[in-house]
Amino acid sequence: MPLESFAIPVACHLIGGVWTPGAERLTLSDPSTGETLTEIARGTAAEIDAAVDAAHAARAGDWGRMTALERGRILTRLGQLILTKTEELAQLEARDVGKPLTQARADAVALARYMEFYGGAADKIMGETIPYLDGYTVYTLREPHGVTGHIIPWNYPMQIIGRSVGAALAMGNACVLKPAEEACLTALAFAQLALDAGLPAGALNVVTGLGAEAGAALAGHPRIQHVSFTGSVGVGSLIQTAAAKNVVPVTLELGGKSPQIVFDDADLDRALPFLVNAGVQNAGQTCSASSRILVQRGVYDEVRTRMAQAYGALTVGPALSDPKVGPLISARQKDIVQGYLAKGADLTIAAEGVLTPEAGNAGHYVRPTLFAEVPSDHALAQQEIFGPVQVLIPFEDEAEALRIANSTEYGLVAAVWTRDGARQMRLAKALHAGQVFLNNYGAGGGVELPFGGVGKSGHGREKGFEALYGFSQLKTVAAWHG
Ligand code: TXE
Repeated sequence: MPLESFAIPVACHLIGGVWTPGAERLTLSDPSTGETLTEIARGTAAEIDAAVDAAHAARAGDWGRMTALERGRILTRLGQLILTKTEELAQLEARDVGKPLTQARADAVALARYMEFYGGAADKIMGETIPYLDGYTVYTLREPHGVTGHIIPWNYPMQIIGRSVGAALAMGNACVLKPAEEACLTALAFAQLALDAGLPAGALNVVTGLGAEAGAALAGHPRIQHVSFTGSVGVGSLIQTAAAKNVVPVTLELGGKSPQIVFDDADLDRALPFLVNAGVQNAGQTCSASSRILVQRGVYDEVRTRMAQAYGALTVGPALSDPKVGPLISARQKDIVQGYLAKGADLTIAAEGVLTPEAGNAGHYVRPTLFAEVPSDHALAQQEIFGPVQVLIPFEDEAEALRIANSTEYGLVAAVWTRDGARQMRLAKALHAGQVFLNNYGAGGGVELPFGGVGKSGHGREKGFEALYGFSQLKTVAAWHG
């Protein structure tokens, strides 16, 4: 039983600090084998209601009364506890998400790092004083929204919980978390560890279940005061609409079509691992995946050849065998990706990864695929595929590179590979993206770096200190004292 090592009963929600059996159940399956992993609770609107009540009670009770220092200490302790459990968490994530063990381990460490970062930041959020009329003192206070809803996807449960729930708790909000129905075990484990670390009952509630049921009930709940969502554009739009009915602010992180732009003068030895890994990490099921590689003509052939060689070493297999690339999350996701591969039938395949013998027929495996000479308006160069698929797009000069890079409706991340400092600065300003990397791509995990998109990639920022501002509101106090 996967959750045994965390002593969590099967098919329960965490509501008000108590593991509460769900009224109904769903089955969770292992993407590497297709076999049933366990059952989870299928949350209802009534259970979401109970979780929201519990969160409000926590805000009115112990949790709401805690100082920032005390909140920070709990999160720091939670980070330390997570570090003692990284192997158990990684095993759970590997089986639930189909994530290769090495990548799952990195996610567990990142979850701890988020707790450490937000634990340390909790008592360092300050307001300001504002010069005003004669006889007045004016200052600002940063206050939590109150009860926040967190609807997260299946691709990076631990990392997304870290950046979203971690920041919300640091500010003093009480949270209701609805993880994805495809993968939610580490969310449950995290919640138990949070209790173990001393988080008061009700400060974090977890209701598992379907998006259209538990998710919709949470997004449209009249007593939720902020909604943070990571997922598809379509559902993001539904969530914003539902929250708007209650005039509730939302943070939306909706994915992308992030380019890396490689100029003739780039340091290719440094660039190569970033070009490939950013496309195939987590089987390409990454919001910030770099699915477009724009290459200047002078180095195009060399980049194509060297990326193709790297693809030849991309082993695809079950998560627990720790391949470079695991299965996709579900049969549905595999259908979506295969649909895109079929749309690429008119294109040239530059390279593919290698299925290992352990990859049986029942897992949701797709061979990583690199397409060459792809027109920038092709569906594969415009739409988010969410699989291990990258396109190589040649360009002649900086103006053309910029036009192509900015030609999709997304704008999450972009990278520029060049030794020309002035060009780096020009492009950093001109690229439509929430994050621009110069001669790297998402190196170091980025807990500290504000993250979020423009355009259809969403709005609002998570990670870093910005997230703390997003999970709080500013009150202005103007005092007349004569
Ligand atoms: O996402 P959904 P899916 C993109 C990616 C992928 C596509 C579909 O392109 O191929 O979305 O993935 C909850 N009200 N991304 O279907 O449906 C759901 O239960 C409230 C990019 O898995 O958006 C889950 O918890 N909630 C992305 C979460 O929303 C609802 C990561 C995400 O599911 C709901 C995942 C509703 N009506 C997919 N419907 C990224 N930005 O990284 C669903 N949910």
